[in-house]
Amino acid sequence: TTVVRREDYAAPAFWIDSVDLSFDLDPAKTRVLNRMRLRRNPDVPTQPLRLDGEDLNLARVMVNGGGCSFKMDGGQLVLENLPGLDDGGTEPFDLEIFTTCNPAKNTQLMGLYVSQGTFFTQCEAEGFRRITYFLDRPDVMSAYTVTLKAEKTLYPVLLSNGNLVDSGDLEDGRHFAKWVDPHKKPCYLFALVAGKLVHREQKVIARNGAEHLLQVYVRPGDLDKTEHAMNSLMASVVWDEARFGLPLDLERFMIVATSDFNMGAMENKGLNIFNTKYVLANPATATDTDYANIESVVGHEYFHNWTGNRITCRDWFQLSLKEGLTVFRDQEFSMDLCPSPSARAVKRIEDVRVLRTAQFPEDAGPMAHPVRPDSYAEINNFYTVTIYEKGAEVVRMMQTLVGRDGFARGMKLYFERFDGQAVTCDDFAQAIADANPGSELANHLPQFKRWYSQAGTPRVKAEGAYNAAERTYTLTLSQSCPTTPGQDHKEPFVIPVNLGLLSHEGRELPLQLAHWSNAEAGTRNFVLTQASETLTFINVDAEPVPSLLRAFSAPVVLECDYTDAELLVLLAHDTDAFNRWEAAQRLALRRALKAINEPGPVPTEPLNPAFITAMRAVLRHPDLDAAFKDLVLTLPAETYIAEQLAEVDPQRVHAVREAMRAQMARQLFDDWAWAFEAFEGNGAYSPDSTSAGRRALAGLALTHLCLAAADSGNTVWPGKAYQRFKDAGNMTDRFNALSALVVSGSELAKPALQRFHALFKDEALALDKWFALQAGAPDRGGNILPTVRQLMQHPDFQPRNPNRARSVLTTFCQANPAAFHRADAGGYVFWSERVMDIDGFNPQVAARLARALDRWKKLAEPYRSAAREAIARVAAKPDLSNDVREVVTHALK
Ligand code: HT7
Ligand code: ZN
Repeated sequence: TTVVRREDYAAPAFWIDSVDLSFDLDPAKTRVLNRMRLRRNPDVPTQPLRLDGEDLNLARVMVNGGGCSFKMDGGQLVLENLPGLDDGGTEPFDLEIFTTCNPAKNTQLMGLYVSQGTFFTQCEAEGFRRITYFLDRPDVMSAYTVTLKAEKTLYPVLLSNGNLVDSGDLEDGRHFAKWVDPHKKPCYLFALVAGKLVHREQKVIARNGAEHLLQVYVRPGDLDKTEHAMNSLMASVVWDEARFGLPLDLERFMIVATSDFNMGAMENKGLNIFNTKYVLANPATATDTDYANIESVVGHEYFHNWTGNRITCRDWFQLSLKEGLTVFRDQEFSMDLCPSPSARAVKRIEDVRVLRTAQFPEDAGPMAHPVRPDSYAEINNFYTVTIYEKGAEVVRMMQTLVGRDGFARGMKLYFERFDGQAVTCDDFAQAIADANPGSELANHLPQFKRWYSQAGTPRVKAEGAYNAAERTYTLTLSQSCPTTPGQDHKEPFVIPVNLGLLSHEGRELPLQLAHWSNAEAGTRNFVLTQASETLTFINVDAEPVPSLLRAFSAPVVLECDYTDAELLVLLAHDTDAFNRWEAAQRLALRRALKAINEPGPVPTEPLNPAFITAMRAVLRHPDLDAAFKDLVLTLPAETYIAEQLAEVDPQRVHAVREAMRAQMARQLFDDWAWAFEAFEGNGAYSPDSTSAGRRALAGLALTHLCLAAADSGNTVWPGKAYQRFKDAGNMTDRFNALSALVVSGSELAKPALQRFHALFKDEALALDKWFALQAGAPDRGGNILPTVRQLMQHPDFQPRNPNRARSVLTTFCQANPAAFHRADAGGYVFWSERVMDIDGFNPQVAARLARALDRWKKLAEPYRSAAREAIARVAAKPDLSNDVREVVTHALK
């Protein structure tokens, strides 16, 4: 496999100014006529034109209307006799290429493929080369005209980017549609859709009075599940204009849903293509989480229209330029839609939870890479939580350093400078800094940019000392960063540390550093730039409890030797909701680590009475939001606990967490019962965050009640759960009740699962939940692996459908550690079989599954050796894809 390096970037030898594509759509043999206008790029040395292509049948090549010589070289089409190549000229010329491809056989879902009888495309990152020969790189931006021809009865809807300029009937029952995109774009943003679809539409008027048409296309029968996506799209249009002054730049903006999709969605210009999972929702089939995800993903793809499409990436190493920034924007969008500051904090906690449970392990594992990577073998492997979520944190830190208004100014300058161009992460950071001279970002820009170049999660150690005689409190903050593959030495980062001080009674104290002119209670921002710095606070009357890294102001691990009593103060009183939650997590984590590390059997009561009392206080608190309570009362995930250990025995981690959960179920029994009664709702469904929070807490309560019942042999609560499962007025309550039965191992789980299947046998997304719930259920005596094998034999299991495959396989291998990591190595053998099998038809999905064993080196024996053997077995397969080969090669290094 060849490795692509960032330092090898060279501008393209040719520009493609315009492309006129004509498609004769046929599932088995689609004809593609590609007429381009090119010119040599005078800024690079004269060289042949090398066009990318993959899985294409080439029929004809013509230059300026006549035949021409060409050769093939490693899949590329090479033209050496072109105008300008002999005399260095830059005159434009026409190049016409005629190819055919086979969309029905396209199981990779990259390029042009057929899903349930409808044609779709997916071109990012390098799928356009599977449609026609082209300069398949994001810095070549062209004007597109697209004509689609297909049989009218089978494909009545013909869509592409931009505006529909012509359409009509052809002979033999065929018809055509011609689309012109008014904006130049890189080819990864090209899209077409052709099939039997229905749509919902909505006109919106922009601030300048311009009218736009918004449309959501789905399969017939799904129209009643499009209202929320449309509402989310309208909210996105309004938000981007209000917050960043970025209007919709198209007359028509379309979203189309497909059930066969490798990722979440794709921001093709004016024609977003979505996984059905992030479009379809009604109260009967979708949960609150689905509703919230739809809002974020619809927003995310829409926001790409400016951050990604108007300004795109110079090369794929700059992927976070668009992804980190757009995740930041979708996070801010969802936060701005929150009804209260506490709902905003809940959203922040959820985002941080994703970062810490998924990105921190990536940053500590074999695939660790900087936010702007230096090399890759397969770009598809770099659509990672580091590029997306850590990238978003980097943008968030910029906003913290320049302020919200300063950040908006920076965005404005970014668009003034680079609109219509393909640029780099450096260009973005420079624009934000230049718009904010004198800011902490501008003052430390080269150092700040280490966040782009250095991988690994920094650790910040905080040590406080109180001097009663001098009434001073000194806080020393020291940073370090572990080594990562290829990076043995790290330079200090710029780390914004939002902080406050509380009294032991929980009062927010005034903060005054010797050089700060005034004292103010509340959060102050300190920027750590050195390896170690000491702050001395003056006029401190009593020993304080520091509240550090408020709202998680930097993506770091904060190490601070809090006493339990101090954490209880923070949990009860901190004005920063994030740190209240964090205090509970630290307390729980501390107890979990103690129980895991001590010798002997797992204690039946790993939690101490003070913790239980604190949890009761939160659960019963009159003023806290239900959603916040739900987060505080949810123990840290097994994968997060495992990350804190030097050596992991997944069975012990699981057993300890289960013991903690059982203890919370028993000792808070009356409180859970109270909470369930108080928060279970029966009214009309609304997906708003307040109602969703109440349902989440009621669901958590029900799970604990069923767990306690399972312990004591009581059948009342499982009975109630079954009743609720049957009678629920919405999917959230129904699924939570079903989950409570499954998680607690109730006898009623089986009939409930059967009933659920019967109810939703025709609802693909609900069936995905049904599969996932079983593959992710707590392992009892090793029963989950056989269950998973059985699920794969179920008539509804479709291995080639990514959603269905992930609902069983990713859930088992990545979200159910105790079931997956078996002492008999059965989980790993299963994993290797599945990775190799899926790699044969969809390398992207296989490579993601392959990452389930990233952290094998941390495992205790016998898991470690068995995992290594399984990875080596995959690596030994001769015909692996680049995708899987890169993952397993890194894992074995
Ligand atoms: N920009 C989109 C990336 C994407 C993708 C990448 C590789 C293969 C398939 C894909 N589908 C979508 C998604 C996004 O970040 O908005
Ligand atoms: Zn994106």
